[in-house]
Amino acid sequence: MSNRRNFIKGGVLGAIGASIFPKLSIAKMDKTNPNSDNGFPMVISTWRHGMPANEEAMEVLQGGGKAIDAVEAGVRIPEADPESMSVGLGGLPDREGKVTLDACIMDETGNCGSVSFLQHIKHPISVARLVMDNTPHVMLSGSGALQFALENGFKKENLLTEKAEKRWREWLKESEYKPVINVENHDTIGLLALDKKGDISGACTTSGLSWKMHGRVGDSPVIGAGMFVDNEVGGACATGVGEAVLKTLGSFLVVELMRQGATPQEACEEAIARIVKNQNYKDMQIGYLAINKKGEHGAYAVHPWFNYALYQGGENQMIDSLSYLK
Ligand code: SD4
Repeated sequence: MSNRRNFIKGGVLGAIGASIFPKLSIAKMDKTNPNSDNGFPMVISTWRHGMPANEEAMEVLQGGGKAIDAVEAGVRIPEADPESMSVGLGGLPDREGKVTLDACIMDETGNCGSVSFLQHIKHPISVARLVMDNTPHVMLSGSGALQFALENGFKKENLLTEKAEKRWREWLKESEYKPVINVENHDTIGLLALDKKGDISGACTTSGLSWKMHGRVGDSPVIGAGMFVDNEVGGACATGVGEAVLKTLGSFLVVELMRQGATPQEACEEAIARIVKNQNYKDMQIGYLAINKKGEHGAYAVHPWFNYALYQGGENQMIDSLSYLK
């Protein structure tokens, strides 16, 4: 065992250190990024709709509930909110006007479930939870996922709100597809929680990139891409252009970097560095959140305007993420 540790220290971590440690001082000095060890329970989630999601999740945790129940309860809030236009009900549709949803969930034992390309069900996260709890599988997709949901009592609904349909009809006039940096394309909720016991779970749910090709599935339902947790180490989730996250298996990468000794902040920065190295990052926003078992967190994005909600030490607050481009 000690040999293995030495190998990790001298080998893998040495190599990682070369690329992540120069950035460390920037993260540590930034006062807007209070990634200090405030302990748990804690909840962290992407974007402003993370605030009410965190509230809901924290209520479960304060009552002594498990992280897995908290993350599911939390993300159900934006899923049900028609004003949240990249998640669940009211999500912007694909180029054919269809709302197709992706979601995944993972608990402290490494169990996980996910659904992709699911239509007509307002709470894909709860279908993902049921895939995890009641099937021998990890992922159900498309009509099979819908069939499974209906068989288990979920209600079939029209998720395309008037407001979303109007936006789609406007888009149809030009039909120009640019998965670029703009606000409506980036509102996936990824949420991570540490419960009173210190166990960790995560959830991620989205209607994906608006105006995507029919059938397109992003990073959000893919365990290890849109979200990943390991109860020995911590957890991570992603938001933004899913293709870039899929190509680098971003959330898994962040957790593995933490396993090798990186702080959550260093791990998020390195995962963004991998994207910046090989992809046309100037046109894409990608943001990562990470937490470790101590309750420390990190956040990093390609562009400056990624923010997140952190509920820790009795306070729920919005924080602007650090970013590669200033
Ligand atoms: C996707 N990652 O489908 C999602 C979109 C997203 O915030 O995160 N929006 O690629």
